[in-house]
Amino acid sequence: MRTYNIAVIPGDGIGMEVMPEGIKALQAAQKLIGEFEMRFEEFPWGTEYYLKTGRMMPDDGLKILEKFDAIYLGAVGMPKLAPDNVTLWGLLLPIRKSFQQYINLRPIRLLPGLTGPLKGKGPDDINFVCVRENSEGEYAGAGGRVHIDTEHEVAIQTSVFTRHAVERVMRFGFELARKSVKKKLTSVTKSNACQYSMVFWDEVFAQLTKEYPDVTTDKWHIDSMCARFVTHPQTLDVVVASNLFADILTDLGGAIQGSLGTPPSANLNPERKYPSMFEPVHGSAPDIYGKKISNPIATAWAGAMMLDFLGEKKASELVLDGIISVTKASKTLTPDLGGTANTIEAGDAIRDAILIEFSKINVRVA
Ligand code: GGG
Repeated sequence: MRTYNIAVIPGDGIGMEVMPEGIKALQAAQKLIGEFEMRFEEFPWGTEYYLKTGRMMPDDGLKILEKFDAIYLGAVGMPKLAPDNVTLWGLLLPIRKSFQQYINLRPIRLLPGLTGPLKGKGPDDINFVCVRENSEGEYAGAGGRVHIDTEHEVAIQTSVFTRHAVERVMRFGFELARKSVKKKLTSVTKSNACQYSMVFWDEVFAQLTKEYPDVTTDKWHIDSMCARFVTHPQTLDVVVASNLFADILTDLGGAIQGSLGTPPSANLNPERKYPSMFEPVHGSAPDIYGKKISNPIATAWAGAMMLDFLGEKKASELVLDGIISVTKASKTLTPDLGGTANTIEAGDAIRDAILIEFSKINVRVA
């Protein structure tokens, strides 16, 4: 029996509501496949923990997490209780940086059965993946403030782009594109305005393009890219972008796929030296937290990405098939997708659909 130790951090807000539903889906797949066991250990880290201890996680939090095979995260941030920059830099970003999770993979896919806001664009048009640089760029954490609270106050946030990090994220994108049907990689830039960082980004992209003659490439400024997400999503296959650009683009991605309640996110350490982390793209959504209407699809789908990365392909496909069968049936959707189901009902529906999908596979095999 293959065993995986999974650290679970539900975190804040709706993270605490959707996480049990994600685990429910994974446990259903585990039970049905029967060849592996996931051992979940939950950590109550987040804003409540911060209010009690002054830290988002204990001093040795990273040491504790290092021993796990993967981290399953809900959401971070409760701006009414603690500043968002404190909570993000206290939990999410230190994990990504310390564990060298330098790839943030974010599929953007309108699931069958869902109607997105783009007229005339269906599931065949909105189906691509965003590769986000996850270690530096605009989120490098370099900068400072001086002359605070005076009329001479200065705030500097420095973007950091190193050849090593830019090259590795672009190579990851090229390799992914090489394996895809369209074999296309799109780079997101802003080299007209950012004459150092983004000109450098473009140069590295042009250099690598020569090594991948089988991959078609193009590049767009971030502003044009935002428009193209809406007007030409069908032309996209693999999109590579810096930390901030891709963070913004993938929320737009969530919108065109029907709801930010659906897209998942995988923070990968491709070398597997450290655990990778899987989370929904969405945050803690304090506006709906407590109403029990949060959508568990993104978290269940992030769980499917975790299974895939752990090598449990069959189980991963089963979870995604379960999710798709729920979206196709359109009966047990949460209000963000136009339904009336609550979080637990939607989670139960995914679990039950996994069961039905599994029996279909077994009928096909028999
Ligand atoms: N699901 C994790 C979460 O809380 N995401 C919200 C957020 O602001 N994330 C910032 C980021 O992905 O860099």
